[in-house]
Amino acid sequence: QKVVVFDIGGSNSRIALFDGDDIVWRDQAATPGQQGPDAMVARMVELYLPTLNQRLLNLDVNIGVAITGQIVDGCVTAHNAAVLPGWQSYPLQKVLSEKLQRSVRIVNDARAAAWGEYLYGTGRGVDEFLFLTVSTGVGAGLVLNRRLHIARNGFDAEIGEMKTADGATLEEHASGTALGRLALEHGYAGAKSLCDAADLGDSRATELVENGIREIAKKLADLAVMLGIQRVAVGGSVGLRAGYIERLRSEVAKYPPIYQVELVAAALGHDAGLVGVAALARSV
Ligand code: BMX
Repeated sequence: QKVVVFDIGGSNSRIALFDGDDIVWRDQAATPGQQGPDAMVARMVELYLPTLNQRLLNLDVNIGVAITGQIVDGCVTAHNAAVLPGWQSYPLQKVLSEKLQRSVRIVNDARAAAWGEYLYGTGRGVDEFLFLTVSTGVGAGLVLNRRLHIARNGFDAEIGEMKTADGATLEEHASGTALGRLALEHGYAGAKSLCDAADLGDSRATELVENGIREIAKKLADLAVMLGIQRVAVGGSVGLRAGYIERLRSEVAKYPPIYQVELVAAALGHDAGLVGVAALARSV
């Protein structure tokens, strides 16, 4: 069965055509997030519809969209409005299914990636599994009792919104966006230079990066004893950087054993979301 899927993150978007488990065509671009939902949909349709129609002729394929934000009944809200301004209960499922004349399944990007990793990657055989993405934002997806946990109100694994002791959120300490802000405040060119400096042993950069990682470790410790999570797969452009998991692992190791989760790099890398939403879209 063929499905066409999009994975729209805070910074990058991917599209793929799946034939069964195989990706037979793919493309990617920067997420055109700043112009609002109508402009993004117009761009999705204009960029990809001709290619898809050529390849799929009149095949009745389902469409899947994994997207950053809160999903309720096919509508998307960006609680982090800086990433996707203008997305307030935007009826993406309805708009796309009308434009594309096909069944459309919409799911949060981190939840999709969790499902992809659970089915085909590092979550295989793990009953309670968490996927964590550290990227533009900080997101997660939960598999509990071997099922993808999706709350009706869309707030099932929004780990980035969890509170830290100073009254801020995890995302405000640890996301790529936060690292970018901290970088500028402390005289580094941006998030990447800050992380590069930390990797080279710069002590101020290390402290800034590790502060966020410490906050993440604390949340993972709480979730371990709250939900019985056995393994956590880490993805996202920051989370997949060389050395990131090792830093997180050494923070997790500071907790007593009952709080410790096994940490692994997402085996599907940046494709976890595409793979997960493809599996969900097949069964719309
Ligand atoms: C934010 C939030 C989550 C998302 C996470 C990671 C928005 C727009 N997004 O916490 O829903 O899963 O970021 O997504 O509020 P990223 O790809 O944007 O980093």
